[in-house]
Amino acid sequence: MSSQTIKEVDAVVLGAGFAGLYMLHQLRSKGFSTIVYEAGDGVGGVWYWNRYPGARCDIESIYYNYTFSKELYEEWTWTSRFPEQAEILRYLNYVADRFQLRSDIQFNTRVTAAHFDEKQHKWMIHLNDGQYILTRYFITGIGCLSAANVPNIQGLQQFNGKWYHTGHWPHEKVDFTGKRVGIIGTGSSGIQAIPVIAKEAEQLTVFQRTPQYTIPARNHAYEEDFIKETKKNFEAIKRSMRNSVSGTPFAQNQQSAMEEPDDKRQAVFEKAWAQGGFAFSATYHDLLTNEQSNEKAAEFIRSKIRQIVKDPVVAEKLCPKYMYGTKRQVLDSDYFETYNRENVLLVDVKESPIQKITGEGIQTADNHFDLEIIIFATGYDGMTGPLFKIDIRGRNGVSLKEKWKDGAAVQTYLGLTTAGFPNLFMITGPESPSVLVNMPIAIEQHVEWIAECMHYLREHDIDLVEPTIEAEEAWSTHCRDVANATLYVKGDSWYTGANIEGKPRSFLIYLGGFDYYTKYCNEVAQNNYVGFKLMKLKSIS
Ligand code: NA7
Repeated sequence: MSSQTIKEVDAVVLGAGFAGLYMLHQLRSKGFSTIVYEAGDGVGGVWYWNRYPGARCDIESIYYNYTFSKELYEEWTWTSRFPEQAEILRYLNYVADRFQLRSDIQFNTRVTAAHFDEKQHKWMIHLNDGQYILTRYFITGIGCLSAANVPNIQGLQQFNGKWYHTGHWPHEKVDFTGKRVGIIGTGSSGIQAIPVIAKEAEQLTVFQRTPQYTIPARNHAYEEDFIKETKKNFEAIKRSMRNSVSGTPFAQNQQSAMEEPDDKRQAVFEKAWAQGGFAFSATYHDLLTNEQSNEKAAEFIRSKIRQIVKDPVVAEKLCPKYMYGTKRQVLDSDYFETYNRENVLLVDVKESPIQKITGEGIQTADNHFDLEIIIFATGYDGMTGPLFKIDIRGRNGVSLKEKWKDGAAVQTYLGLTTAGFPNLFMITGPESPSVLVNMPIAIEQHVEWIAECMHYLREHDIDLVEPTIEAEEAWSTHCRDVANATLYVKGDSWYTGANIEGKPRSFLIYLGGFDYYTKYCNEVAQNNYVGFKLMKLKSIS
């Protein structure tokens, strides 16, 4: 290491998805030399890796994009209500070209470690090709769901067919024609893929552990006039997203589901069901705080499943029993209808657990299923998983994993920074609003805040920024208190870490509302970064 010349920049950014691209653009405009490292061979982040059949975003296209540039918003035209993966990837490629970002992105490069060097007061970044780079600021833009979870099922290596994880899908088309396919997992990825694969495969067997509440997406092509009107209203849309609770311009009904007479509530749910998308979750304000209200929503969806699925035994297996919304609500296109097809079989693995994978397929407690392809739609080690894949070490060589005790004791200030790790910023990090907000909008807010903070530090000759223990304890306590007042914490999901065997349970998404959070972050900045230690090297050494 010591014999080679080590390149030095102001900032290293990880990941070339929505977060990394905009971070690079912001830092360049403020004159910081920046390099982005990306493991893939192209931009896109989650939309680069998730190429499985049916992959789509569950936020409407006209809101699921950047708002920092009016020109960009006017130039780009989305084709349908819910954008498919390929279209989002095209958009991000367009952004990379439009703002000439590629020259500062190094593709096919993984950061394996990042260590804070206390002598130089800089981060030493270790790359998988054996190179090192020195940087003042280290910024992660690696998303909350990028560490794929392939469950440890005995025998996978012996399987004679092909297997895939939805989050690492091949770039070339996987042909299911005439094939016996098995899919494990019925979260968003499974529910999007199942109807599409069922149309192509000879036989599709779905291995379901937990049934899901899913609402029809009601996707449709956009009309030209609608797009024109949307572009005309850019400023108003931007304002309303940035000042909203969820990063989308939808207001939540402020009424309780229990205050409404049964027939009226039924009509409200019916209307939202017909409308599709996330309108259903906004029907009443207390669906995720009041168990009785929650059960009303849950029972409405179960009644729809019983209407759609013809075989009553299958319908019952598809009816979720956990509290509505404590796992992410899914949007689907013909998911329940797919179980009326003759080539689709539902296997309840809670009733008959998977015992092993054999050379020829999957063995459950009751049956062997012959398969040529197995798909793992088994999700991710969310929130902390992507950060823990990198050996990040702060002061005294303490790693993030050690400080956070493998995720049991996560503490951050604003979900952006953590004590003992100076000049580390985590875009949409644990304890920020992240995945429960429209992601591009959450990302823009974080990126702009970080860039402003770095600008402030430079203007004031400050070299290091690091939160105080007191500030992060107060933030983490607030974050937990807000979460504990909701039903979210009671669910077994990637939100709580319960989907990963042995992972400590914790709820790492800030639920106080995006509008409140933004205001809070801005006040911290306006008050000269209250809660942070701002250090000048002159006074340290
Ligand atoms: P999710 O939502 O975590 O879903 C994963 C699914 O895989 C879920 O049904 C799990 O059942 C199931 N699973 C996980 N491990 C196993 C094993 N060992 N055996 C059987 N079934 C298993 O991941 P997705 O990729 O679908 O979606 C992630 C997010 O991406 C989504 O929320 C959107 O924000 C976009 P479980 O429910 O844990 O019983």
